[in-house]
Amino acid sequence: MARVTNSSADSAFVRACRGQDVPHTPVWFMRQAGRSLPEYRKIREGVGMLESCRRPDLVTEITLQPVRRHGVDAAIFFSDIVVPLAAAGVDLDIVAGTGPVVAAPIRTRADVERLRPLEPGAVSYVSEAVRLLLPELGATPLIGFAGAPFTLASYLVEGGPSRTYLKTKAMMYGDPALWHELCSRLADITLAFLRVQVEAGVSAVQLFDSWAGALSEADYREYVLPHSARVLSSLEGAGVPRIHFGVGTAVLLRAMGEAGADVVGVDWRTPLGTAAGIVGPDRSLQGNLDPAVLFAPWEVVEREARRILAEGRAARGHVFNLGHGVMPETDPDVLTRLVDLVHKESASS
Ligand code: 1CP
Repeated sequence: MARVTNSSADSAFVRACRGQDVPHTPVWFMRQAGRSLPEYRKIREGVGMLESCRRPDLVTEITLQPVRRHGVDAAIFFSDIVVPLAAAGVDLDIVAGTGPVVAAPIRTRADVERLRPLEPGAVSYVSEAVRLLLPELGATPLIGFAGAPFTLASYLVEGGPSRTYLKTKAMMYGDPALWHELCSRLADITLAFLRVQVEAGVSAVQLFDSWAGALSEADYREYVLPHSARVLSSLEGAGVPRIHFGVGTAVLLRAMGEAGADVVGVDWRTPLGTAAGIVGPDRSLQGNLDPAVLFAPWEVVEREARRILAEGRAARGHVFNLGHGVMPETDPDVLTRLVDLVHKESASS
């Protein structure tokens, strides 16, 4: 194996994203900073979710907590996909136990036209938190992120979390011109938010299109891909790997790669060997342990982790992760043990 030096650009995580040799398979967890950690619940006591995202001291501490505790190979910036929408003037809140709730859902042309661009100065707390984090993180890379236009649109049009995306799809199919105008404005906001993070010094970015799996491939290509592709391609020259992730996206993996991803995130439903064949030799994969497996006896966690590491070898590069976020009830000690297992198992093979 090639030797790597001690800087984030040459970290196992960034190298795996680029498909370069690594000393071990890097591992981090979506939602690693959050309610599975007692130290997170303590620091968040009495502080609203949006408020905590706007306080650089809290963002710094919460982002560092899982790095200290688990020894993961990357930190993810503590924020939320709706933070840039709120900063662009959308009246919304993140309600405990529910998620994002939008005061006046976007349904008409007048509503869409009220959606303003994101002024980078409106999220200066993000740049400030990244500046505080970089010296604390040292060689550990920091992942910046944003929501993709479809997933953001689903919250804005529905007014909150949804299982069916009925109103979102009604706009998409019923008034494609209005839909594209909405997604175009959201792509601008997302791109501005990612640029703020890249300029402040993050080592990679992840575009979360968590709910794109609600669409067929044909509809994804027509209504969503052009907007996500504009975001990802605009960052091509930024020098940071771009990860593109969604849930239930078995039929979308090829298109999500083509949107301009260096790494395609895969949920637990598609084996990584299959996913590698779909995305081809020019992209790495991230994933894909079912977050529910962490509630099974350790032997099962071990067996599943080994299977995923073996399947990940079919890909150009592999970043170990869960297939979606850490569940709040997860025992954090199991996550720490899993990091150790992934490191030892992948270094010795
Ligand atoms: O008060 C709280 O603690 C609320 C829980 C919470 C947390 C910890 C929310 C509300 N957001 C977050 C932080 C968050 N959100 C991170 C932190 C960094 C990390 O991963 O450790 C990230 C990356 C997000 C991104 C996010 N927010 C996504 C994409 C990732 C995913 O899970 O698919 C989505 C869909 C959201 C919306 C959202 N925010 C919060 C909730 C509960 C939800 C989902 C609601 C729904 O089911 O639609």
